[in-house]
Amino acid sequence: MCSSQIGWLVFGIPNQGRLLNQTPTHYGETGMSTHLNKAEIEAFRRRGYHTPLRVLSVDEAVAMRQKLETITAESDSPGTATPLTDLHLIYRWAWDAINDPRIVDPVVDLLGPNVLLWSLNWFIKEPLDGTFVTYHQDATYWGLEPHDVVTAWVALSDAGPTTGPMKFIPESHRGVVQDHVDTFAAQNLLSRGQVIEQDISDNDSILAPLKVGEMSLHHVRLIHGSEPNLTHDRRIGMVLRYCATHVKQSKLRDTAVLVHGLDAYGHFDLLPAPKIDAGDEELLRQKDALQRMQRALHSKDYE
Ligand SMILES: O=C(O)CCC(=O)C(=O)O
Repeated sequence: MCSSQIGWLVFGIPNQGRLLNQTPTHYGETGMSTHLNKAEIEAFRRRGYHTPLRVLSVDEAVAMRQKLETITAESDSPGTATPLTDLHLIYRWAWDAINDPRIVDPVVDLLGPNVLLWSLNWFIKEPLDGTFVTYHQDATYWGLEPHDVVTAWVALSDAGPTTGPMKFIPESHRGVVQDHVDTFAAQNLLSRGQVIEQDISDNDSILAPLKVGEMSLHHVRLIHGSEPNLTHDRRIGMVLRYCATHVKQSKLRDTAVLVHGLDAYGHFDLLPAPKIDAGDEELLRQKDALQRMQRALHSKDYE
């Protein structure tokens, strides 16, 4: 890849088309392209987020929720718990979700044509369970450099104002990564219960409620958090972390999936689609990917 290409692999380049998938683009039930226009790309660069964007029909999102809930229901039986992180490595439906052009295309608009999926997580708040997310920046512990990394947060349930939707501090991604302290608080959904040390005022935040099947996008340095779910339904976020292929994992040799374009860098071990749902090989691949991720996220505990 020539240096001028590397130069524009930053937020806000024009869409270069889908190179990886040679089959016609399938936009599912919504039938709609979700590419961002120039003004939306500019606004993302300025504010650090874009929301809301419809990416799935309500029916598609509800069907996906049912698939997830089948797995979470099984996981309640002792000894059979399937880790929910990186489900795309073991289930075809989740693989299709991380590759869905309606989700990937706007990410390509922001990151450039060559895009990896680093991880798939779930942020689930049970009804009235009091869980929350303190103000933090994703860039703190991930080890991904440079910060050409975007999160796509897809609502598989209503994520309206009383469900504890995400709140963003606009433009905060333009600053540096701030000092965080680890609280490991029980009801904090973050892996370390991390929180920005300096006081962040809710008055400076905007709420990002989503309807079922809508998505928000946020920059890896954007300060964000969320309040408890005050409703009687689960609040389910399918959370996809995408980065440009030139991004490196500074902590260890990590894994990723190429979802668009080409990987001319080879910074990650690229993983294939599952052939068999929850097959032995697939489960081993997921286990290995999760071990590496845990080691990266908690690397300071190993030092
Ligand atoms: O779902 C939430 O409330 C927080 C999600 C979050 O912190 C993230 O996606 O980075």
